[in-house]
Amino acid sequence: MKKGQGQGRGRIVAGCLAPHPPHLVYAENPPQNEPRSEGGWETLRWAYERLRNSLSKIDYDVLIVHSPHWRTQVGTHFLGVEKFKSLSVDPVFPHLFRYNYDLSVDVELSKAIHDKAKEKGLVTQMMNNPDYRIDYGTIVSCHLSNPAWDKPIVSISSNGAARYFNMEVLQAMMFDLGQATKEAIEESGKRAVLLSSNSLSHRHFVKEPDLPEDMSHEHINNHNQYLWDMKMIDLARNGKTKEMAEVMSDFTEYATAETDSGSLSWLLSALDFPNYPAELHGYGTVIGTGNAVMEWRPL
Ligand code: 2X7
Ligand code: FE2
Repeated sequence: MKKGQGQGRGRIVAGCLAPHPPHLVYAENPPQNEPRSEGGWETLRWAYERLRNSLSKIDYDVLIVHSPHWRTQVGTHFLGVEKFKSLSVDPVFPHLFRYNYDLSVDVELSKAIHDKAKEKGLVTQMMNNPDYRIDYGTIVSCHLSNPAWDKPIVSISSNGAARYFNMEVLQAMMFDLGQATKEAIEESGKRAVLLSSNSLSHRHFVKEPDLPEDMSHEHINNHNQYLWDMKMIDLARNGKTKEMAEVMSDFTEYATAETDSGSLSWLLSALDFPNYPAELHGYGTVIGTGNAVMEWRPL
């Protein structure tokens, strides 16, 4: 019997907004990443440090991540193989992120969430290909939350419904997926940390300085993006997550936000739309995009 199982009701012990700019891993110079840097993006790296410090005080069994960069056009896919080991290269920033990963998956829980989601009518699939290349969204959010990689993960794909249909259609699916995730965790007896792996506003600059970590070039892409990011952070910090879900469609469109992945909608639903405040560990920009590291601790 695995740890946690059969020891009573499982639960979500923390839900985090955990963005995945590969720049943050590059700036930390971990041994797994090939390129070397002189640092950079400290406010966000310090935010992750605070998140790690907070998570180190709780006992948990598994990290569950919903990733914008595992994009399945139709339906929701789940990792279904116990070990993955290979090199992950960011297609846009290959000079910053070439990361050698070696990770474990909680296949039992992954399958349990898959089955619950299927029962709710979602289109689902287990990813059973052992040579599947793990996306950098999953890797960056998991690395920055738990660089020791000493917990298994569950990675869940995002789908293209926001573009193919619209954000309302995607959100309806993500609300079901969030509830499926919560119910499967409860039945598993495990204690889970959830990671919504996305930036907020997501307008990149199209040119990079010669030295990518030259922070004299780093700022939000435009003031509109900034105002939207502040609005979403303010709602989260005031426990107004139902309102966040209500404005998600406008936010996604007007701030070109990475919430078009559904990751944040999934997280809010899994947490039953908290009316308690999120802890803001920090906010910062990466090549013009807005990123917040936040944590909800279910009461
Ligand atoms: O995927 C990303 C991102 N979401 C934000 C910033 C920079 C790069 O990659
Ligand atoms: Fe991204």
